[in-house]
Parts: sequence; C-alpha cells; structure tokens
Amino acid sequence: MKALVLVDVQNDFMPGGKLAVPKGDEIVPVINSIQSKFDLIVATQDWHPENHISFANNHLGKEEFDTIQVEGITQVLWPAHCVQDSKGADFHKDLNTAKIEAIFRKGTNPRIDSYSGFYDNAHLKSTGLSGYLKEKGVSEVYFCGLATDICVYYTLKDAIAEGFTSYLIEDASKPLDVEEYEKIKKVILDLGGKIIQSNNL
Ligand code: VGL
Ligand code: ZN
Repeated sequence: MKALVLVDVQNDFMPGGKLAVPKGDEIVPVINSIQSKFDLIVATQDWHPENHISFANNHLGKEEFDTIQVEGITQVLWPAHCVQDSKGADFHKDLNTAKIEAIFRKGTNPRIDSYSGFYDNAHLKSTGLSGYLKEKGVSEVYFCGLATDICVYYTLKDAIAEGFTSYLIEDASKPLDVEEYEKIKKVILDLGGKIIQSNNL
C-alpha cells in the first residue's frame, strides 16, 4: 500500500500568507496531478490556538524569527499563522481535497510546537498518523507540501523512524529557506529517505 501525505498545503504558507513560502502555490497543480498514483491520501494541517508558544506576538520584547528555548528545544518565533478555523489555516482553494481520507491536525497544544505530522517537537504526544497508516497496511509513504525544510522534513524524519519506506516528492514541495534545504537533503538521504520527482512516480 502506497500513501501520499500532503503536509500543510495551507493559505498562510502560500504567497500573500502570514508565513509565505516562495512559490508555495506552484506545488498545488503538481499535487493534484499525482493523486491518482496512490492507494491512500491523507493530509496534515498546522492548527494553532491564538496563544500558541511559536507566535512572536505572544512574547513581549521578542521579534519575529527570534528564538527561545522550549522543553530544551530551540523554538523559532514565527509570525502568527494557521490559527484554528481561520482562512489562513484552510487548504489552498485549488487543492483537490476530494480524495483526502483523513486530516491530522498538529500544533494544537499552546505550550509546544509540532513541525512533524506524527509528533510534537518534544515527542510528548502522537497525532495518531503512524498508527493510522499501519492499520491501513501502508508500507511506503510519499511526502509533499510546505515547507520542505521544516514541516515536510520533520514529518519525513519521523516516518523513517517509524519504519516506513519514506519518499520526498521534491517538486511537489517548496522550502522556506533554500540553503537550509540543501543541507537537509543530505540528512534525508543519510537517514535512508528517498528523494524523487513527480514524473518518476
Ligand atoms: C511550518 C513553521 C511553523 C511548516 C509550520 O508547515 O513548515 N513552519 N509552522
Ligand atoms: Zn506552525
């Protein structure tokens, strides 16, 4: 069984959004065109309460992109984004959502961020995604979405640790920071992840 996981294909990560990924919207037609190749499609949504710890405006005297320590982990302070039930948290309007069988929401705990679709950043709580995929008999998982160097990366890393054969579909994803992504690519390959293009599916 082959599953496709759409990571955070949400308005706030698109050009014009609160935490825009350059050319983030270009992945939408690519994702729509590959959905038919998979047995199962699921999605994640970044889904923060207003008082979320990752928002710079919740820390007096801090600026956007400053860092703080949370649970011994370095936390970047982001512009407020993907607030629960806001327009910015919706999927991009052109994303074909008809075949998405389940949506896993993350970053809902105000005290801890969650880049991965599987666990929060301190691995305190599971979203249930791993158990869901295993229950469905999935062995190969393909990841795409936004941002490649943050949420797609952390999700893929957890998938490898959970024992899934894990693929990044590079052209169906876009990084926030291109230089950071170049470093991360090597880590993905070293961990045993695979990087492919949509036309090789
Ligand atoms: C993301 C930063 C903060 C992402 C989510 O989806 O890559 N990045 N929250
Ligand atoms: Zn977030």
